[in-house]
Amino acid sequence: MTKRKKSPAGESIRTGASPQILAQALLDNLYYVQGRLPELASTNDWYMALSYTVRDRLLHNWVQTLKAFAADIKAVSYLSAEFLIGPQLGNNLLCLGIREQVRKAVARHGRSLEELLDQEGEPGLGNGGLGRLAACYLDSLATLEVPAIGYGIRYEFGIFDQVIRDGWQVEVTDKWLELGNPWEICRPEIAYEVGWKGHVEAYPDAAGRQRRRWAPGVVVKGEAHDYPVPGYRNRVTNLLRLWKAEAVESFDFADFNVGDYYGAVQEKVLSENITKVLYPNDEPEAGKRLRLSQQHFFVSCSLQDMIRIHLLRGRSLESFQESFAIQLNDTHPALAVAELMRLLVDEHLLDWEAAWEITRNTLSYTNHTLLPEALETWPAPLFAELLPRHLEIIYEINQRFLDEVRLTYPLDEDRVRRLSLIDESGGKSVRMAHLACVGSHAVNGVAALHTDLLKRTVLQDFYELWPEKFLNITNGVTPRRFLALSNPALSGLITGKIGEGWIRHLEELRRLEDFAEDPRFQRNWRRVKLENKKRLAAAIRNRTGVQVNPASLFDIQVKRIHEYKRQHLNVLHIVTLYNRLKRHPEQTITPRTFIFGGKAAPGYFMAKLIIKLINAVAEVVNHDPDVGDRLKVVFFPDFTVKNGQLIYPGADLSEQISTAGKEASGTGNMKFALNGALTIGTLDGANVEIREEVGPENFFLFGRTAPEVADLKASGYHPLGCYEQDRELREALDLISSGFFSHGDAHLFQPLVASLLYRDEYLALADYRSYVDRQDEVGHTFRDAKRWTRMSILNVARLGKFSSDRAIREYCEKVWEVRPL
Ligand code: NBG
Repeated sequence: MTKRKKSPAGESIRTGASPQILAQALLDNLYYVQGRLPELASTNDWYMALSYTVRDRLLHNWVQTLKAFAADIKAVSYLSAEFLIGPQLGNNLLCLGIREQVRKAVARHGRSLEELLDQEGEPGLGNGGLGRLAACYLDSLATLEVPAIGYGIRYEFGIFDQVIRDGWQVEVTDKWLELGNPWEICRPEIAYEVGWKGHVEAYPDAAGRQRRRWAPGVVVKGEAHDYPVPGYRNRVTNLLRLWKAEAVESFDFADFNVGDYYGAVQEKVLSENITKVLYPNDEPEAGKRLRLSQQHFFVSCSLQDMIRIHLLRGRSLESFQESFAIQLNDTHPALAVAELMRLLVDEHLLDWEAAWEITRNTLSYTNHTLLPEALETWPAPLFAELLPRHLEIIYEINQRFLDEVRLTYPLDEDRVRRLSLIDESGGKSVRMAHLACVGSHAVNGVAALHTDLLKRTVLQDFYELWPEKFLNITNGVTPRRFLALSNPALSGLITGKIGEGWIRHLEELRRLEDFAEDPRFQRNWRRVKLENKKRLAAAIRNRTGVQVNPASLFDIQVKRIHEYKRQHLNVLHIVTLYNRLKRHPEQTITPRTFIFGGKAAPGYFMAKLIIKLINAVAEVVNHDPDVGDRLKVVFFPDFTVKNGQLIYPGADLSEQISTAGKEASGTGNMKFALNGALTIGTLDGANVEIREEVGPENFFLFGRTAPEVADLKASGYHPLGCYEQDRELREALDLISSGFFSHGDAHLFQPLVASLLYRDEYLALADYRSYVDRQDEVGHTFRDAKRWTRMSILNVARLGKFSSDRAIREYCEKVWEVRPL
């Protein structure tokens, strides 16, 4: 071992935590890693130097944790096509508990920690809730000291950056790797080959048994890129391993010699395309082929990696399930069922039955959506071309499975057709959710209502077949990032009252109930909220030029833009308030600031039109002298994890207004409530459970329930009837149609208005009256500061259930059967 440099106090420059040694380490990294002198260093150089300094401290814990992987201990492997991890520096400082020392160290060099934190971008390797959930779960696994690896894809371009021009969304390429990423450790030695295309051949093995083997036509290499995932103050650091595609050989020398330079480079270019870009969801059909390639690529690399780790432990593959519990985050990694079978049967020569046993015992599947258009299927011809052996394996799994079904339900061919892994209606296609169900020992939904609906709708036949496989695990969010890190003022206030145990045991927040009416505590609570709103107001000013009043009610809806999430219902309410003010300019109303944020899939026309509508309404309302300061509307561009951390703490009201039965869980709902916002919401997803926990009197409920939605649709829903019967609704829609918000252009919003009037798939008009009435009550309640504050405190106090630690404990006990280190 090399001798470590020591400070006078005996601290190592790589692991020490005093301000002196940290200040010295900063200079060291600036000089030796960045090759910079302090007087010439840019803000980014200092950010990088600081990040390397923090990373050194994490690596020490990391190496210790990795030892666990060498030992005989079961680890969790979380397979997800998306990880939305957010900025890393702040969270890593929080976990290590060295923020104050680092602040001092940075100050010694004349820099501010805030400025360096602000310099950091984020890896946008996800679309929204699903990817962020994966990141929260990694945080909880590390905090609960469960050895785990997150496996995913290192997209070179993550989710696009959103810019608003003339009120429209414009997509700009995300260049998160442009300035380098200090947290990433590239591991060229951990690499696997992954095949495509080609053909399958039969051959007899040494024992004379018939076997199949795949001779791929194309091969690429997946290279590991690792990110540290620290637990909260516990010295555990887990691993997020993302795969990057590389050509197997940089140049085909044969081609090169005959002078075909471009032909030679082509393979390299094509191979590397696989991990080029993350697909925005809600995109119909686009890029199907490449997406299937991405899924196969990361699943294959990850499984090969797990098999390598398992064999390194000196154990045989029969006990693979004792080394890993593999979670499939939605169907994106569902190919793991076929790929694990292929690896075990074709490559490691196990019997089919033994391999199937291992596969099923190892895998489990989480469903995240009921929307039929979001359930993945792949055309069989595409499969046959790209993954011929996998398709064979899927057919074999299907045949064995359907034989079993026929024994359980004789003469029920209709059921057989419904359960089949292959959809034969129209062209043949592979149903990935069915593959995941058949290949897993556990299937879960992400909120009680969602799981219930899963059992009764999309997976009903599977539930009837294997009721014992199904369970609910309601989502959760990490209190570290979404309270301790993003809302230091509220965290400080809470810790001052009940100590800091809540950061690991969120149920302890319950003790705040005792102070819900304490006048001093209430005043401090309001002071903190106001500070956070001022911070948000400054950011809004900075990014949109709109001046908002921090004393007004901050009414916020941030999430992907989608018709089922009903941002347009929110707009109808705004236009209604506007109409009321125009009619009676003298009336007193509760001043409100409406804040929206969220990206629309680039090919989702209606979602993009909703963004335009929000901005169009904002432009009129914000400049109308009759309105003055009473209503402001803001579209906060580029909603990301980083912006979320700024927005949630500044909310008074959280909009969770999806059509009941459509939002699987929602997690933004939890982040808002954890930061003291009250919710206006439907009985959808986890809203149901949030309301149960905080108490119905502390939640603004509106709208039809999931069964009522289904009934209304079944009995024939006519949105035009709602329009005709409700004057305020009519006036709001008419004003939008008239071109009033679009400089007289009466065509611009027609597609949206027409879709509401003649179809309204998501029942915005049916829920309008109940929403507006409830919003009136919100406005009224907000004026009673004591009552509002009490409700806010009680919301926070009763939110313990929605910690991702609770969710992860449930997965550990009920699905993975793993125990902490
Ligand atoms: C999303 C749901 C959300 C849920 C997250 C995390 C997909 C496919 N599903 O309601 O829409 O909170 O998953 O479970 O992105």
